[in-house]
Amino acid sequence: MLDLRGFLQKAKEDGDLLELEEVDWDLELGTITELLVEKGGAALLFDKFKGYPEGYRVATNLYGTVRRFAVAIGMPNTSSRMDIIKRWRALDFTPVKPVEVNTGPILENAYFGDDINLYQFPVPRYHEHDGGRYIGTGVAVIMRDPDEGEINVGVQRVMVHDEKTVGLYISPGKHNALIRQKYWSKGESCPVVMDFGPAPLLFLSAASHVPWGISEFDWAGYLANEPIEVIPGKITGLPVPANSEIVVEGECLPPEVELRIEGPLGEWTGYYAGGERQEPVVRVKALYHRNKPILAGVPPIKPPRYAFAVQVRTTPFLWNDLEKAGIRGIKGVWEHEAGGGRMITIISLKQEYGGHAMQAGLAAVGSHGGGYMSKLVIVVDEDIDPTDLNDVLWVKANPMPNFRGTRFTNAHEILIWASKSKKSRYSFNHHAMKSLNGGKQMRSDWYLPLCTGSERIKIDGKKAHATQKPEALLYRVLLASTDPGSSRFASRTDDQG
Ligand SMILES: Cc1cc2nc3c(=O)[nH]c(=O)nc-3n(C[C@H](O)[C@H](O)[C@H](O)COP(=O)(O)O)c2cc1C
Ligand SMILES: [Mn+2]
Repeated sequence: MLDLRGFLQKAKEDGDLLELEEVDWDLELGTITELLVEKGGAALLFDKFKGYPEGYRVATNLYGTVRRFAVAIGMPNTSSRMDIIKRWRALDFTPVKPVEVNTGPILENAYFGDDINLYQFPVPRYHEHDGGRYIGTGVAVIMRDPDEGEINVGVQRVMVHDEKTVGLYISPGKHNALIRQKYWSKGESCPVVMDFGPAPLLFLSAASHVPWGISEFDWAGYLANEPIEVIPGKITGLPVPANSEIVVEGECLPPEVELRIEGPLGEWTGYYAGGERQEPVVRVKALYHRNKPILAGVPPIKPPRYAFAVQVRTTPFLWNDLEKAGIRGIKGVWEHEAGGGRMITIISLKQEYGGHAMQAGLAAVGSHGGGYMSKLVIVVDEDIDPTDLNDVLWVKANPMPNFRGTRFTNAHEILIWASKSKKSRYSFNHHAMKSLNGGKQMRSDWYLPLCTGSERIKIDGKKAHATQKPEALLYRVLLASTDPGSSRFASRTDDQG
């Protein structure tokens, strides 16, 4: 399977990698990353950080364009967004289990106990108001379900507290949150492996809504057509990917034992939504890294320019769920980038009967991936390309005359209204909102969908942009002038996933 440095090498051969030196890990790297993400620009590889020896590297803007996403998953670099979505639906999925090996590049450097120091890596602070240095953004967090034995992999942010301790923030309902709770309920710590420079396919699978019961390792193996090589971890026995860049083993302590202030981190909605709060910590027991290690950075960036083709990790699974629910006639689905690939759903449908469009819209809100923080579902006729917002809005601007109710209409907007949401205890992350809002319940006046975006904005209006330091602006000028007409960036902008 293509590892991170192999992927960067391919990007380089494709003229799609920018290598920078002597950048500050504190905000400057984050700012440059954001500028390049916004341009749909090249992948970035940083080296020679001030105060760090050469060869301790960070890579960002990895999977932010359709072109690089395709390369990362082994598809031709000319693949379209819909080509990728269809492949990621994995309709003929069969698990390809990882294989155990005795050794691999990840063991080139190994540290245990007192010898562990996470500050040996130039861990970035990405955005102006971030509460810490985040070693885990392009991360794969690996846990084993104690009941079923299944390995789950998710992307969950990891903040450095000290040399041997990190904070791990997992949102409610995520598979790793459910697994971690199983250990805690027995009064045990949860064993965990955190991979800070995973193979692209492992990271992208971990970021995706792979259904419960399917290991993201098996999913990635299926997509790669070959198993991932893993080494059983000395401390946890969990699989340590043999070709990853930086991996730690550790234990996530029960909240009764220890909590520490985590966050805030500029988040994927473009806001500091979560604030800072008491969160569980992981004690790091073992640290492994390759020679000249590369830390993967996928910092959240304001939609639609999130540094990742966010749509791909949700759309294919929603499409599958809709068909499983018996909805026929679906021509395309798109979780629009402006909603961070989650909050705005567009379905293109060949309507076959009265109520069909409404049924599709409601099924979307009722499905696992489609309902998580859902805000708006738009169902359009099958001649409309759901990935093209102009096409979709064009329908709205030109409604068909004489349509009535929900029957064979040209376009539906499915908005779900509630009468009792003020008292609802089930607002997404309501505990977080409570802590942010002086202990008050989150206000949810009129939306039923488990929405928080607009409420969050009211609570804390800080945007997640990195500071545009003068040095970073200099880089922007430099980049534009070294690339005549910025044609490379311009064409990539159209491409942005
Ligand atoms: C870059 C990135 C950062 C993310 N950060 C977090 C996070 O900090 N906490 C979290 O619970 N989910 C986070 N997610 C979302 C989860 O990784 C995603 O929902 C994944 O499907 C969870 O795995 P699961 O399906 O096994 O629950 C992030 C996703 C991406 C792509
Ligand atoms: Mn999972």
